[in-house]
Amino acid sequence: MISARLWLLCLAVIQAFTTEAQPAELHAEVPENYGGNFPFYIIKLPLPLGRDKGQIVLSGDSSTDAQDPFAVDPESGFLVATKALDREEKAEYRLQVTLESEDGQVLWGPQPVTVHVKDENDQVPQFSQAIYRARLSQGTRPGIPFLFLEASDGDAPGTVNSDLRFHILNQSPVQPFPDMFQLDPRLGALALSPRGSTSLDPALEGPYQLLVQVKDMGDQASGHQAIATVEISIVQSTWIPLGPVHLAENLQVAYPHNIAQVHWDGGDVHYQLQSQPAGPFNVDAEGRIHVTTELDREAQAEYLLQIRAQNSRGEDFAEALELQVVVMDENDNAPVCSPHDPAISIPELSPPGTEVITLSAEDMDAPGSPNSHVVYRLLSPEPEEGAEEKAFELDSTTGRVMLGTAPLHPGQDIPLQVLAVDLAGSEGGLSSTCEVVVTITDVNNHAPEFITSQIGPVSLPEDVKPGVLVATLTATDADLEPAFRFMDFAIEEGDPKGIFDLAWEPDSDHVQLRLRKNLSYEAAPLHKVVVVVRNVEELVGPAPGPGATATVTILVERVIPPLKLDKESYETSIPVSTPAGSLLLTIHLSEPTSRAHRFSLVNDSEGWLCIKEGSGEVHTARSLRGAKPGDTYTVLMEAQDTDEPGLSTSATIVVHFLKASPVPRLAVAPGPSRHLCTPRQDYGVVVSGASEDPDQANRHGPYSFALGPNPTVQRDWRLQPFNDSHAYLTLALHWVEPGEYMVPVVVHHDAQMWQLQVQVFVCRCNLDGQCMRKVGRMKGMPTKLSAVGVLLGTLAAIGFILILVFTHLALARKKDLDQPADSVPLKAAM
Ligand SMILES: *[C@@H]1O[C@H](CO)[C@@H](O)[C@H](O)[C@H]1NC(C)=O
Ligand SMILES: *[C@@H]1O[C@H](CO)[C@@H](O)[C@H](O)[C@H]1NC(C)=O
Ligand SMILES: CC(=O)N[C@H]1CO[C@H](CO)[C@@H](O)[C@@H]1O
Repeated sequence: MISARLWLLCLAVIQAFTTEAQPAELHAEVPENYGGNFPFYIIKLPLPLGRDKGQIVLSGDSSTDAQDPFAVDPESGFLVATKALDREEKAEYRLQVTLESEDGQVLWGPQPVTVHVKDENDQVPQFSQAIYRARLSQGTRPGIPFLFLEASDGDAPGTVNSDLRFHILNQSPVQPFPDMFQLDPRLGALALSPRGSTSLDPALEGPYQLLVQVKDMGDQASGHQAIATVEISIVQSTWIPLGPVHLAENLQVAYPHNIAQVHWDGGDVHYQLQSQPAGPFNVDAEGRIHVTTELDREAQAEYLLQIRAQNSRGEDFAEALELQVVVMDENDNAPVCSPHDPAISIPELSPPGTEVITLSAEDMDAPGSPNSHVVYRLLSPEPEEGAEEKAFELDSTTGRVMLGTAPLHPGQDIPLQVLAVDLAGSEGGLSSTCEVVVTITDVNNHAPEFITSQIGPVSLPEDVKPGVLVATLTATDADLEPAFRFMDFAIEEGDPKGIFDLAWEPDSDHVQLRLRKNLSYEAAPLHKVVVVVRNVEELVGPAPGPGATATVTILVERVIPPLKLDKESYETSIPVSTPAGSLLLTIHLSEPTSRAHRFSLVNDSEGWLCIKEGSGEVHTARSLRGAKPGDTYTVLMEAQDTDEPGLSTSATIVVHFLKASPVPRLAVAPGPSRHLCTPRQDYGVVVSGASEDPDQANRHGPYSFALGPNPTVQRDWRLQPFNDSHAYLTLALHWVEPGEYMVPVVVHHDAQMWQLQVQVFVCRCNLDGQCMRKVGRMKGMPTKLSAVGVLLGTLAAIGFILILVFTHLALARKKDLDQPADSVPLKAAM
């Protein structure tokens, strides 16, 4: 018992925290069932001074009839309790204190005051039942509560006064052990003890009786208590393992469909079901196991269900029961072709039996069952009726497709269709078609061949430039694949010196035979070039045949180079008085050649010129009568190959005419002696044109000289122009019989022509290259008149002369020869 004085002290402390101005709610406590004197001073109210002027009014909240147990002592200002309070009746009072004037005006307050009744352990715990009855199944695990005892206590919750503990006071029978059970002191959960669970005797007659106690004040020894009886009957376990359940897939029944049942014959039981893997199963409160929808074996062929019997706290009474659910197969899946290449390539020439592909089909139905027993049938290409040779052979059990004996053609695309049927192909089996396109690929089994094996003869001029196209050869290849048609060409034989070469585009089927070096007719007038063609890719199968080579025959045409003149055109200027036979110019070939050729004038319409066929000397053919000074005369000259008349070249000769140069008076001494000695010496006889000119008056222009047409004369003598008016006559032969000669000389002058007979004495040469003169024959003049005169004179003077001779013989023996006065050494004159 706490004294009232102590309470006052506590209240004073609370009060110290309140302010007079703001009447905060006051809390106070009153012990329950207070056994001391009344009134019980609860709390001093903070009434203002001069409270006697008004009237203190105490009121309760709406539910409380506050006046009964409480009052305000006007003397002390204390709130007092007038009688003992029962917490179980009312644990809290809410009061208001006001100071009112007589006319009802509130002078102070309202001051709220809450009075708590402090609990006293005055209540006895109560079991919810006097006798509890429970069924305890064998096999219940120890420590798993099968019964929950319930008890209540009216004292303040949360306090020790209502803190209950359960205990087993007595067990009857005490067989086989006195502590078969355990009771959780705080929860009242009754379970088998470990010992009890192992030794629960089913043969026990009658139930167990337990005397159980509930007591308050927690674990303290004191407190109120109550007693109850628990009757526990032991039952046989009905929690027995379940055999597997076989369920057809796609089962058409009403769902949920009961497939099994379990039963826990014990107290309050709750069933739980777990499916491994998760499946459409459940269990109801009675332990009936259901499948809720159709099953699909292909999705899940087996389930393992675990069913548990649990108490209200979700604890397993015993080990979970397992139920195996096996889903039975139905042929609800057609075979499905396994993924494979949609296109298969098989090279041509592959032997029969070559594997093309293995078309397998998967059937999702139960393995090993007929539902998944797949066989194969070839749908396409359909084996032709009566055809011996099949394109493909099919192994119906493995789906392996092999090449048949039918020939394959490259480039062919064969659609292959294979039917896969389950139920081993029997009636009602499901099927699907596997398709693949088999492409027969080309093999390089054809060698390229030339279209023609002989080409030509091709004629090529000798001088054709290297690089020229000789021939184009075309080849074919029967293979399809472009890569197998690529060709390589080579000259196999016939061209050891590499005169020819080949050119081709990499992907071309024709090749050009071209000239690489100069041709030479002399070296080889004929070429037979053998060209071979091969595939770039390696050839499969037989070696190339004769068609892989072609022979090109080339004939070399001889080319004779044209004659070439040393000038493109020739020009000369001559006076119009130039006599006939004058040399104007000489035409030469630019390169000396061994080939015979001749020169000619093409259009010498005036006939003024002539050309020496062999030497190319151009002379005036006659006097240029009609030519005017300042005129130009152009003549086309042609040089021709004697052997190949077609080969010729031409050039113009341009002659410019000048004024006639005055012909100077010829000062040739008349009647010169004309002695020439033989063998030939290098001097000649001067022939004057002018002195012999019958028409002396007209002396315009040069004279020209020519030997007479007599061949002997032409052979023996040579006439060379010396100057405009004179010419040299010399021996042409080395040796001319000594004697007197009359050499005919044709003289052209001024469009006139006449012939001279030039007398020449040919004598033997002495050691000095002079005429060996016989005495008496040296003084002769060419004319007959003078010869006669000389003869007569000689006879008269012969005696005188003889005297002179013999007189001077001793004096001057040396001089026995006369030098011919007018025989001029040719060397000196040139
Ligand atoms: C080939 O002939 C041409 C003229 O026809 C000549 O210029 C060239 O030098 C010759 N080449 C050879 C390699 O003889
Ligand atoms: C000769 O032919 C050449 C070239 O055709 C020409 O220039 C010339 O005038 C011709 N001469 C005569 C005299 O016809
Ligand atoms: C025109 C001219 O020069 N005439 C001469 C040719 O040669 C002979 C012989 O030497 C001379 O006598 C001419 O005068």
